[in-house]
Amino acid sequence: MSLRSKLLTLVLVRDVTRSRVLLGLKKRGFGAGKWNGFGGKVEPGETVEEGARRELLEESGLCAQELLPAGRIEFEFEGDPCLLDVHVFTVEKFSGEPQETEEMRPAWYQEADIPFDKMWVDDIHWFPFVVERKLFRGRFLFQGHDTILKHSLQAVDSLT
Ligand code: 6OG
Repeated sequence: MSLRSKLLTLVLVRDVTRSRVLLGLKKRGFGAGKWNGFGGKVEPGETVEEGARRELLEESGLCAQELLPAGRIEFEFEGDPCLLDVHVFTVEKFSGEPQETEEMRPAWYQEADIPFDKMWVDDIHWFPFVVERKLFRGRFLFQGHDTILKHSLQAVDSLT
């Protein structure tokens, strides 16, 4: 089966001095009911960074001062020919206050108290790389939305 791939972004906003991460409860669409970072599809004509910045602003009201590349994860869903190619960024400097939007309800979580049981099941695997600021690449094969059949994950020197 040949796979098409779809470019997506995912941004984790970190408050490093207080060891907190901003997550959003997704209110609709893909992953509704789960806490996640902010992000979505990269639109035609925009770079991945531009897409990440736009989605963060649209979904949380925050304006990123600097996007730091954090990782890249490919998600394959059994029986689905579309691979999700998710570029993960962190933001430590931003302006604005988190706001609830039509898509997301934001809340700060302590890094030691992330609600993994209410998140995508892959997150618990790669989140430590984000906290330790280690670039990573991963690939997950899902069955449905709650079961990981296979995965690989490693620290890398570069994402390209
Ligand atoms: P929209 O379709 O709403 O963007 N995303 C995932 N995030 C995590 N943590 N795990 C997954 O495991 C994910 N699959 C997709 C990418 C969807 C948003 O959800 C992320 C986007 O930020 C399967 O435009």
